[in-house]
Amino acid sequence: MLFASASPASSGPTAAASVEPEPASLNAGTSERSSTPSSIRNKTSIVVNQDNGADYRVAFFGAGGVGKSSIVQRFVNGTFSDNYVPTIEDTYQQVISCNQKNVCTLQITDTTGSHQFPAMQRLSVSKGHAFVLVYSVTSLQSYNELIPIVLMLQEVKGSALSDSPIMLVGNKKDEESRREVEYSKAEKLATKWGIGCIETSAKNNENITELFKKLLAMEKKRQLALTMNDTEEKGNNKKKCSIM
Ligand SMILES: Nc1nc2c(ncn2[C@@H]2O[C@H](COP(=O)(O)OP(=O)(O)OP(=O)(O)O)[C@@H](O)[C@H]2O)c(=O)[nH]1
Ligand SMILES: [Mg+2]
Repeated sequence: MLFASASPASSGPTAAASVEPEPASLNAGTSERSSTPSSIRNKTSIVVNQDNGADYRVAFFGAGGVGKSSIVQRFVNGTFSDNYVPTIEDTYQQVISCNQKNVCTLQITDTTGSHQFPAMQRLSVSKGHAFVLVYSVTSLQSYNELIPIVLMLQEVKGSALSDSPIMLVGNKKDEESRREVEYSKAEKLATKWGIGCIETSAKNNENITELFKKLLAMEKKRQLALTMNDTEEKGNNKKKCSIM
């Protein structure tokens, strides 16, 4: 049992404790809670975001064991493993299309689900252009653990968060019999926060490319796509991200 054993998410000090204790009062039994941020977009603070325009940095966040690394591995390498090796932090790079004629580097940071490295996580937020918030559809706890992460995003990123593409991702959709979080619930929260929402299976390679396509399409400052001819290939679910 992933979340009951090695998952760093279920033990030790929580990110909520280091950021803001308020979301700890989440009522897991109800679909909407007054203690959740009403909008992900409405806080202000000072953020320094170095941006040379050549990189597009996407950071993955979520509790331990939800499948962040598996999604990234599936996208980058087309592989999946049943083994669980907790991440500290890994970075991957892919070349993507930018503004139709140019290319830029999609830099994907796969962060830890452990709460032991808050400084690293805050740095990834500070440097990130876009964010992927992952929970497992088989774990309501992992869904609730996104609340302190969102508060941390708001705190670190401040008003810049309103320009940042963000996707809420329910992974392990292949485990239907163990489902604890309905899609409608996540969709409601995503709508409330003003972010995108999708369910994936890294195991079965479902919606992985779609997730990245949706995220890049949300970027307003640049026209980003996985490949130059991405728009032409829309609807072809079998298409993998190709390195240009
Ligand atoms: N059934 C199923 N299992 C998955 C899926 N994605 C990941 N897993 C499994 O879940 C476990 C944890 O996956 P990871 O990708 O390592 O999780 P993580 O979120 O990166 O965990 P941390 O690095 O500790 O934060 C592994 O045993 C994976 O094989 C999925 O889509 N379906
Ligand atoms: Mg990992």
